[in-house]
Formats: sequence, structure tokens, C-alpha cells
Amino acid sequence: MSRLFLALQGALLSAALTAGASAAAPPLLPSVATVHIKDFKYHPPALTVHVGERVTFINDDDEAHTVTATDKSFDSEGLDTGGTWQHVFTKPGTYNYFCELHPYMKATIVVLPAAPAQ
Ligand SMILES: [Cu+2]
Repeated sequence: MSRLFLALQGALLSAALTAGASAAAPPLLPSVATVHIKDFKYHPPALTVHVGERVTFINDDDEAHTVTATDKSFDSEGLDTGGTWQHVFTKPGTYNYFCELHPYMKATIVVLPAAPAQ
């Protein structure tokens, strides 16, 4: 095998690896709850977590959706089919959120103060 051929092969391989890496979804971190978006609804529509806890959102619909706080404190931006987004809640409160693409889609997350250490 010529030196040129080997160099070309290496370049192609690294290009393929780079393309694969950018196409893959980021790995999900551990979370206390998962909200599924299905049939233009958030499931569950009401959820309670504690400060510092992470929530996962998964779009199971064929349509794109967003997870957007009415107070704009968080925004997933567009999630395609199978798209995931994770958010850690850092302040207690009641967070109403909706889908920017379908504003009639609404749900709530209540964030309680951090759970006491066990
Ligand atoms: Cu939507």
C-alpha cells in the first residue's frame, strides 16, 4: 500500500468519525423524572421536583415541540421526533411551561426547596 493511499484512508476515516459524533444525540444524564411529549400533550402534565434535580423531556411525537417556561427562565428550543432535553431546576417555585409551536400545550412543574440530606 502506498503512503498516499494510507494518508487518504486516514483522512476519510476521521471525517466519518467526526460526522458520526455530531449526528449522535448527547448521552442523557441521570434525572429524577421524565416528561414525555406525546399526542400534543406533556405527560405528566404536573410534576413536583426539588431544587438541584434534573428533569428529562423526550419528544415522542412526529411533530417538533418545545419546552418553554412562560417566564422564559428555560427553553428547550425545537425538539424533533425522538429529541431529548434536560434541565436542572435551581430555584423553588411553580413553573408553567408551554410549546412555542403549539401554545395550547401547557404543563406545570413545581420546584420545592432542596430535599434534606438523608
Ligand atoms: Cu408543540
